Amino acid sequence: MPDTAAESILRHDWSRAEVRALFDLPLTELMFRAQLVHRRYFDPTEIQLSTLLSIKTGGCAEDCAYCPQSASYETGVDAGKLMSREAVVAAAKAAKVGGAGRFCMGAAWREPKDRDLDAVAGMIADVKALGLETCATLGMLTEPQAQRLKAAGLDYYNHNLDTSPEYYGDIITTRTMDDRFDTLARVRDAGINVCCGGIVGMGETREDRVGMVVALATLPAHPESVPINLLVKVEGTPLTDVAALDPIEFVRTIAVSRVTMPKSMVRLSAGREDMSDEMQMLCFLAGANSIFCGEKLLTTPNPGRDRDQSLMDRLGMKPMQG
Ligand code: SAM
Ligand code: DTB
Ligand code: SF4
Repeated sequence: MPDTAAESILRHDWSRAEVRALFDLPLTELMFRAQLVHRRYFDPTEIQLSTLLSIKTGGCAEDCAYCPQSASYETGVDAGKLMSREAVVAAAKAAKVGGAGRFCMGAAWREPKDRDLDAVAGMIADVKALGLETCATLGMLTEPQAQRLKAAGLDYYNHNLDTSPEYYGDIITTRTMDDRFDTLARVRDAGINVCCGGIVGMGETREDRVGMVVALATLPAHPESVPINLLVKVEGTPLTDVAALDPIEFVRTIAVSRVTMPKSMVRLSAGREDMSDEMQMLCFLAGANSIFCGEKLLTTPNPGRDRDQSLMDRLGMKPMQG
């Protein structure tokens, strides 16, 4: 297909009606559309592997209803201090040996203090020097903080919209969706790649999932990385008893994300521990092409390397290089 036609699918003006119509397609049609788009920009046999490390765990001032690290809930996650630079570098080396191409550092902060940001900047420089792509998720950023992270060598910043603008207030009351858009704009302006997605299975409606994808796909530029998390239900959080999402609906959310954001890495993020190999394969067929590997996400379990290696072997898929 000529380039001009290919570029015409990189749209930023998706309407709710269009995205709703995608969700409503027979699954066989939706999957076919997603695969056509996926193959235009990616090798469908490759999966990008990222590793996560919680560099500062628990005790967070925000009240995100899904989060085991919020100080508002009794979840058994103890508040820790910021890890040392040496310990972070050791974890990054191990991740590299394990085959990860990207290393993501997460901190349970509403926003980083400047002193903490200096320490994280040092970690970023060291991790980058190992030849890994760097990613961080530290909460809201000011403009100078975003620039400081860029100067330290940060490749990606993760900051999620989490859900639809309409459902947002049911999930988080301590910061607004507009606060999130502001941080995303600062990250983008600083020249850092944006990693931005959300969580499904939080008791939201189909219309909320439509709204979340519309919000992501109509950002001024599509996020380079779009993590789609399935809620990991943690005891003690307000969402611990929420009804399970139909797995097919999760697959639809991945496929619609792929169709609307063709060049983005769509990441099958939290929730894989409870997914069958077959469901993960459906997600890859729907256009997901990135996962977190390693035994732990930030505080909750993730399939270990052995299970993932065996899944990749059975599917005949390989890690994405560089
Ligand atoms: N504190 C920073 C912030 O919220 O911006 C960064 C870390 S925070 C843990 C990163 C993301 O993890 C959240 O935006 C949310 O999408 C995801 N997350 C947290 N708890 C989760 C859970 N129980 N299930 C699925 N995703 C979760
Ligand atoms: C994202 O969207 N998912 C990752 C990453 N960004 C930082 C985090 C998932 C966290 C799941 C809950 C936990 O392990 O604490
Ligand atoms: Fe804090 Fe981030 Fe958890 Fe919200 S998602 S409570 S900001 S660590």
